[in-house]
Amino acid sequence: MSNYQPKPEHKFTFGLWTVGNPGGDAFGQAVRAKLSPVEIVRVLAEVGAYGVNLHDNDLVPIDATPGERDRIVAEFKQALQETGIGVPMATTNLFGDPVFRDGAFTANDPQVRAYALQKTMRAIDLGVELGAQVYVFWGGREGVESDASKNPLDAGKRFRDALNFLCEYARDQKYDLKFALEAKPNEPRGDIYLPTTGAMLGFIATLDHPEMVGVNPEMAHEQMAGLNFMHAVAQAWDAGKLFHIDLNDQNFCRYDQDFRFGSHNWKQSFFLVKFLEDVGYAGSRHFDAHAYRTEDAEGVKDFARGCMRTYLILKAKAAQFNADPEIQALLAEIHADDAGVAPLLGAYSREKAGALKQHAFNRIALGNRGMQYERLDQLVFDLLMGVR
Ligand code: GLT
Ligand code: MN
Ligand code: MN
Repeated sequence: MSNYQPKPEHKFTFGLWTVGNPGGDAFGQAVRAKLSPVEIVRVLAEVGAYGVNLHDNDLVPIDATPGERDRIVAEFKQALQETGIGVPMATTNLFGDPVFRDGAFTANDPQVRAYALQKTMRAIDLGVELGAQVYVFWGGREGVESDASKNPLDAGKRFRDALNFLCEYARDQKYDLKFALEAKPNEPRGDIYLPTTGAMLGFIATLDHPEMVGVNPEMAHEQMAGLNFMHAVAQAWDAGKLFHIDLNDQNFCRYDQDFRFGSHNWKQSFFLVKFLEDVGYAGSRHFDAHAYRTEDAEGVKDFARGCMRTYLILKAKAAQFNADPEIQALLAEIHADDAGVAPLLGAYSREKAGALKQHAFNRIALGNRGMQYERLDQLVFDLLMGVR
């Protein structure tokens, strides 16, 4: 057990909305007492987390007066100072209030779009005041139920205009802040625009300041769409855009379950952790999940401890994979270069193209080769199950 204790260098974070989730759902009321932000910070310190993330209204109610805001923020800062918990990421609630029933930045009503900008600028100020260096945009309501209501090209332009405006705002304020866009295919809207991390990456290239903007891929959101999360993360990493990550779990193609990290897809979770550790991802490991509705306050702590413990166990398993002589020998064989063909691969040259066109391949022999992936995959299973 002591091997898997969370430490600050692991950068484990939770949102106020995650450990503070009182367990209500679309069919039933809350089952746990609502914790204040200060109480949540104390819980996170108790379980060994490094940081807390928040939406503006997780901390400051939407209708708070400026005086109330300042008092709440001061009390929260005091709790942060006492516990050593930091705020690495902040975001805006652009989905809870009825004003956002048709979206925020993409809403058809220009007043709503302007209000969303105002709310986000104020929330950015709050996040920066608390020390956040990453600012997440999850466009939960940026979508439609009926395509009769909105043209996706208009929606895309409005979303782009809003992000361009907010990038300029952050630059104008001299904030040391990066934006991270979080995709989700549906829920709460029937369809949400830019539904996958891959779609977000394509969109970022169309912005005025693409260097300021990356992604915050969420495991469960890609799984809702039936996708391989680690592949999405790898693409984001390759593009230099992995600014943040939301870790959780769920069954494929279901509603947004937001289960404890590692609770369902052990193998996928393993390869994800292995990827993050192998490439040296240095950002927060944010658990955007919540405890089962069956849990009480102690169960919420079990949930939070479980997310971190599972990550650390999988990290140890990844190190074991990388050091396992049989696995590594097999991989060396599988990945071996072929001196005969090496000069024909790589960057284009006219000579190379000519030589390649002439080269005689033994297609039948190549097609008959076994790959040994069955053996390799079983070794992974044995390793994960602890029988290796
Ligand atoms: C909401 C959503 C999450 C987002 C959060 C940030 S809020 O809980 O389900 O995936 O990351 O806005
Ligand atoms: Mn989710
Ligand atoms: Mn998320």
